[in-house]
Amino acid sequence: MNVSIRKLLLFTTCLLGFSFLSFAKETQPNFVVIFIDDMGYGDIGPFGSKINETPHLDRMAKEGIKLTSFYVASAVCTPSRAALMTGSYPLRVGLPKGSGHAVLFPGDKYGLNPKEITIAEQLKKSGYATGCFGKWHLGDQKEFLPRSQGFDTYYGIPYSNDMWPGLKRWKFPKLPILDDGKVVEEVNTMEEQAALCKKFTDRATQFIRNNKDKPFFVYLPHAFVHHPRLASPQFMKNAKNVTEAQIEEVDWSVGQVLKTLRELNLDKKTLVFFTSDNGGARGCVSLPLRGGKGSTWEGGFRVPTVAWWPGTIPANARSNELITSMDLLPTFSKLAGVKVPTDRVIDGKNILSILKDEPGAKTPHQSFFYYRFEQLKAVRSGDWKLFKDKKLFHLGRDLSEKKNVYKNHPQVVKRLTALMQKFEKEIVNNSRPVGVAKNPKTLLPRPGVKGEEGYIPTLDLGRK
Ligand SMILES: [Ca+2]
Repeated sequence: MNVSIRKLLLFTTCLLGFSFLSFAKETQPNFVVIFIDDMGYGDIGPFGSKINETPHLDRMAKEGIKLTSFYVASAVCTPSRAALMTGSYPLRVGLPKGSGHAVLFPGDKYGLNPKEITIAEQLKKSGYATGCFGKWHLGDQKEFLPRSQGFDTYYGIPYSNDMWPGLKRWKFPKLPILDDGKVVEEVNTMEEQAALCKKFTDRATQFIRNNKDKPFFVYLPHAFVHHPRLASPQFMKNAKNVTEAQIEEVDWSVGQVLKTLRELNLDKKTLVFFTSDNGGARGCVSLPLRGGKGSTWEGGFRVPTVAWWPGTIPANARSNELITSMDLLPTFSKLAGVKVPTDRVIDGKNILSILKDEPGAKTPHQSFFYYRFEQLKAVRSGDWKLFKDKKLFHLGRDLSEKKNVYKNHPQVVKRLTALMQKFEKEIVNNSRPVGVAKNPKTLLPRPGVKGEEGYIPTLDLGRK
């Protein structure tokens, strides 16, 4: 081949490559997931709150779709986040709880196995820029942190904001803020706690601006409204109590994200999800559902969710179809043109037809399983929910789970019991190991403790 033909071929290949890339860029939407901590089903305007003013979420719901049967896969932080990131039940990825507690602790030897494929890793395959801004809680050792799990950049706290010396029950180290793997700040006061919502929001909107010309994924898991609570002064000033102030500040954060997208003309190119990692903690409202954070009643697992993508998701839509946080990975993958891994079981399904409110769009899930750590407690199939301890509710007629009709529907009990038995067997055979760190240490020392001793993992020290 002579030089000029070779050059021509090279040139053509480059052109083809370039046009493919620009085509991909044109069709790949951006993704933003705003994940609130411990917010209840009834805490925001679109889900009936009369206490909290949430104008930005009200508008988001008017312009998008309200998802009234959206479930997380656990009623506490760590397992819920493991499921969101991997599209799989927490037990399937070895994280139904921390190594010695309901959730991961500072210096925990457990973490999300680096061999798991996260949403961020999926999207990276297709050239997305990925950023995580907020509370991670899937392991604080280097190999477990966001930068080892598909995120280009990470700014935030590695676990819950109550895991600091302020909580006297445990010998917690100081609470760090990480910036791309390095501890850059400490959260030492309630005023510094109150600043977290704004800090994470500012980082997220800056990331959107920096990446406006390529597809991006922003994961914004707020530390709000997890205890201990304090909001920024302007929100404290106008609210009756601190919970209301925090929820209204979270609403402000949503407003900032959507405003940034509109200003950059990215609103029609961006799918935004707003939801919570589990049901409402003390002070929050999960009504009309029964129970809240930590419970296997609906109030623990069903969370207030709004999806927004002007021009693709119709305005003022609403769906009561059963969908889950595990569905985000397959749905985003499909939209980004990335294949869902086939070498492992992924529990989530593509829910695009529901998000688009297509006529007759139905849940892709025959059943949804409620776990408390490694224990299966209940199943939902259609409108029926069966607990293992002989309670049956029809969620269509009895959303608040008040009337146990176990004795009246033996056929339903039989069918749902079989679903539970089958799933328990299947998940044991198809689960994957948790990540285990060799010599875990806390990221900051316990206050007043010098040398190596200051970095001993919290669980090794026990309670006070
Ligand atoms: Ca939580």
